[in-house]
Amino acid sequence: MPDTVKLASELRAGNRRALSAAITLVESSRHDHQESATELCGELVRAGTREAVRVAISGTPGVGKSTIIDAIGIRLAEQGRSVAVLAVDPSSVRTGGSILGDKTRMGRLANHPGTFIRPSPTNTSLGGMALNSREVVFLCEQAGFDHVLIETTGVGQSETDVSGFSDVFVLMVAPAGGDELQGVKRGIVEVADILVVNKADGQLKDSALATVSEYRSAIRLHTPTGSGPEGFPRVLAASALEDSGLDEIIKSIAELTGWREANGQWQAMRRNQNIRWMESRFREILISRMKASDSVQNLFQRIGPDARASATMFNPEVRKALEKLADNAMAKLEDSIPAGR
Ligand SMILES: Nc1nc2c(ncn2[C@@H]2O[C@H](COP(=O)(O)OP(=O)(O)OP(=O)(O)O)[C@@H](O)[C@H]2O)c(=O)[nH]1
Ligand SMILES: [Mg+2]
Repeated sequence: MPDTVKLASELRAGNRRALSAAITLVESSRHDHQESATELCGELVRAGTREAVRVAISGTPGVGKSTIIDAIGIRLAEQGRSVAVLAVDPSSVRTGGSILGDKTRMGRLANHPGTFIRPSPTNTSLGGMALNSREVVFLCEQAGFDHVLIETTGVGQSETDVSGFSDVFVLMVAPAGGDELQGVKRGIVEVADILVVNKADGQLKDSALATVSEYRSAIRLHTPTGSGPEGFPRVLAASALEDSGLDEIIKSIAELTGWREANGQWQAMRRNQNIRWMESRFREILISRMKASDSVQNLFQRIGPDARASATMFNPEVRKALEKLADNAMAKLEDSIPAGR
């Protein structure tokens, strides 16, 4: 068993190796590792927590997330900020090449002494990895980083959604012509704070600028006034290749977080993130208890054959029985909650 008190104090002192070891513990599915991880988080909370700005950088594969994180990260580091970079994939198992891609595409940042880069773990089950990402972000904050940049391939389901634990959501899109404003249609823009039309260089430059104006007018239509600072969600053109638009992204992140702090929204947002963390943990615990319960498993075995015998697997009688079971469980659960705080 690792010495979690020592690990916590090394981590808080900014020791990279301690941070890596702590992340490995948190991401492990081994029971004893999970116990140590819980102990470690407890130590860190007792020591007094620190907060970083959590920035999610999202977009389809190949849009240029890693490249822009490298460029933005270096700029932040040169401004005296400390940057941690994480990769989280909420939607699917990452392709084999991506880890190598991250390392080579974040070459400048990887060699910067003040920064920390953690690619997403390989062969980790979908749920486990995305669930524990919250803890990984927390560990980076406690190690003293003031910016945590989270690379992610998209907006997942609510359970695994990175927007549930990031403060600023940057959505990257490629230049597109005509009516290809995918993000607006799918409602992704609703969670985006900053929309970056990337690769605004060379032959793609004109089309990128046209895409920017299309998004700007689409967003004006979709955004209720008074829901945020003036000019947000912001649409920007950028090119990591030509080093353009990057300062505007950094400034927009600072402007937005500054506004939220000044308007009492930062606390509300963090509170909301904590509640989502609790929901997600509670769901996970309930499911593991359900799987471990012999009587529940026996019940499934009992009603299972009936469901197969009927014409459909989605037998409404079975569904009703399951709903009743869940209602009974909820009633007991609600009864067990003490009144007040
Ligand atoms: N023209 C141009 N190409 C770019 C720019 N940024 C990235 N690219 C290229 O786009 C490709 C993908 O870049 P990545 O940064 O790896 O993209 P990603 O979104 O991190 O990709 P995944 O991690 O696989 O989802 C690479 O070949 C980059 O060289 C840019 O600003 N302009
Ligand atoms: Mg990448």
